[in-house]
Order: sequence, then C-alpha cells, then structure tokens
Amino acid sequence: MAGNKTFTMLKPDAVEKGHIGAILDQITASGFRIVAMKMTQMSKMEAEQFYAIHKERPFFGELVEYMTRGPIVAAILEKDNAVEDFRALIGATNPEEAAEGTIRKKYAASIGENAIHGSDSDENAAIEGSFHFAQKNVF
Ligand code: 3AN
Repeated sequence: MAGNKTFTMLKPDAVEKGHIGAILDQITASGFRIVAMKMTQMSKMEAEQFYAIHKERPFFGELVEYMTRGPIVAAILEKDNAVEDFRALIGATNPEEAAEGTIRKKYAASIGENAIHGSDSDENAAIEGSFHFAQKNVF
C-alpha cells in the first residue's frame, strides 16, 4: 500500500533565487500538508551521507558542492500517495524533460541544479525524513 509521507528539500539554487514562498505555495495548493519543516545548511559530511547512493556517479563531487553551498529548506509532507504524487508535482530530474507547470519546469536551471528533491520510495521517504528530523519535530 502506498504511504502517506514524503520528504523534500528546496535546494540551494531555489533558496538563493527567492523561490521558497512560491514553491511552498504550489506544494500546499496541491494538497500536501507540511508536518515538519526547517531551514538548514548541510555540511559536506551530511551531504555525502544523504547522497551516499550516488557516490560512484561522476557528478557526486559536484552534487555535494552544490547541496552544501547555501541553506536549504527541508520538509516532511503528508498526503495520500505522497511519494508518487510529489514526484509528479516536481517533474523529471532534468528540467528540460519536466512537464509544463511542474516545479522543476518552472524553477530548475539544469539537471545538476534542479531546485527541489522528492523521495523516490516510501522506504527512502522514511530514511530521509528521519535523517533531518527527530520524531518529536514531526507534527
Ligand atoms: P531525483 O532528484 O529526480 O530523484 P536522482 O536521485 O537521480 O534524481 O539524482 C539526485 C540529484 O543528483 C539530482 N536532484 C541532481 O541534483 C543530481 N543529478 C542527477 N543526475 C545528474 C547528472 N546527470 N548530472 C549532474 N547532477 C545530477
């Protein structure tokens, strides 16, 4: 059965460009409830751990550099079928392939700087959410 929580990060490029408000507005207008949220800056070690699955990929160094260069907004979101519906809302990893109206189509510059993260499975949503939030800060 599909779970009802996903995890997101508004990435440094989205924060730098002043898109926090617009993106959160689109997320909540699409039926997601914010159940945890914070602004934070990841350390190199945290980013390496968060993206450990990509550590053999050629873009790993660039990804860690990008994700640590400024603050992000991390959040846990709740909705029926959260993971799948949120992936649809953010659009394809490469903004050039993202559907019209999706968050990446509107705000992402490139595949490397793609504005927003969304968990790709219920299992990863739980792992990523607890990476950033203690249970007492999830409401
Ligand atoms: P998604 O974020 O859509 O789940 P993943 O998990 O494949 O995509 O990639 C994680 C992050 O790694 C992306 N959000 C993006 O910032 C970066 N990334 C993915 N593919 C590339 C690539 N080909 N070149 C540079 N960065 C990439």
